[in-house]
Amino acid sequence: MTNLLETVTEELQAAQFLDMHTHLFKPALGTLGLWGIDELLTYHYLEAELFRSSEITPEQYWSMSKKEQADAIWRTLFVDNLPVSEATRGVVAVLQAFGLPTESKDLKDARQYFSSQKIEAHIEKVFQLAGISEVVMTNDPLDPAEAPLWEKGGAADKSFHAVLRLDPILNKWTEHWKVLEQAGYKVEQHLSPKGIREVRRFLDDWSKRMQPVYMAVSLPDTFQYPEESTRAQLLREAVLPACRELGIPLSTMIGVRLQVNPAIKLAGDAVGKADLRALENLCRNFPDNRFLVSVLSRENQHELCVYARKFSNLMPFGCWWFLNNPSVVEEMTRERIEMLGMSFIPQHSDARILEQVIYKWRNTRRTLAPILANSYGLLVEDGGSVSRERIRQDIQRLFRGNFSQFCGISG
Ligand code: FIX
Ligand code: ZN
Repeated sequence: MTNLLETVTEELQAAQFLDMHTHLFKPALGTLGLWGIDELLTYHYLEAELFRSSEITPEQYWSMSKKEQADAIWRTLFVDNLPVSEATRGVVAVLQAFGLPTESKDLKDARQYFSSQKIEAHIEKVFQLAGISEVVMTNDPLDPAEAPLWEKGGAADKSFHAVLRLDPILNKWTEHWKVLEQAGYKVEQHLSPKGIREVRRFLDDWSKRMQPVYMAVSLPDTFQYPEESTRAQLLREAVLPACRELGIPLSTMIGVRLQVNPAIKLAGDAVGKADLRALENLCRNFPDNRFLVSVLSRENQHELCVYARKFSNLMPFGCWWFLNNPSVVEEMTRERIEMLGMSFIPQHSDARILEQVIYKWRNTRRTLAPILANSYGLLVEDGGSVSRERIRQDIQRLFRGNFSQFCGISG
């Protein structure tokens, strides 16, 4: 094969990816789904960057309307400064994808364009531009805005898979057990065997309602397992047994330090190096459970690769959050190929606003093409051979097959 990079680039472009972790919502869940220029600009990644490049204080910013916030971010990060950061460049790429001006002084044209879109058709166009066929949502059964929509029986949507997100239950039981009690589950703060059975009943009821492809939780950098805690008890006695029975994985996203700066809200979370022996203990103690795992700290990536070589019930996924920058994605992906071959999930978008999938997947294709081509080049140098068909198979496996198979879904 003459030009490996060209072939890999073409095959990446032609492939329809499955985006296995997002914060997007299907149209049936109404206004939960965020889209359009004002949402794109008030993304917490950009809010963090605004406070570094302007005199605006968080208090002043939160007292503004969404439109005023978006105007302030556009002026500061796109007019007064060149949008070179990964997150600002992303907005420029989205505007370019829709043929909208990328250097206007104001947002009039962009607002006009997005406000004239019908959501269903817009979703289709965005997915086509992003080269994805479907996404996996993040659904919180304790979210007061979301739960009633599911209880009303939101229509299934083949482009939007559900996930049962369990952060409030696992990480903040003391604050949230009452929500289950008010919903008719006989639980108390102290978890008795009866309480555990009721939590199981809660998980089963919501699994019937949502048909989740996996259950998920983000865990702090201080996460330990085993430990004397309600979280460990809920994992051991309720969540992991439920996942086994339903035949779905648990996704653990480890290493977040929540709200180190609460003044900037969602932008106020940070990262910490985690003790991955907790993960080692989970994979060893629960061999019949499957674990989708993403770790937030750059320093934990090597260990994660090593653990994935030890435990086939562990599937590393994505370059999560602060790692989703081409320089780090390159480093992580090269090491994963060197240690795991094609047996991992390279990326997820973590999109919070619909149109973000366009630039996040463009960046992923752009970053991965030379990495994959280099791996194939080394194989050829060492006497092996590569065909377009084999490259296509690998790309299908990386961006669809590994996930679908690990979750036991067709796809
Ligand atoms: O826990 C998560 O799913 C994180 O991805 C989010 O909470 C985070 O705010 C985010 O948007 C990262 O990209
Ligand atoms: Zn996320």
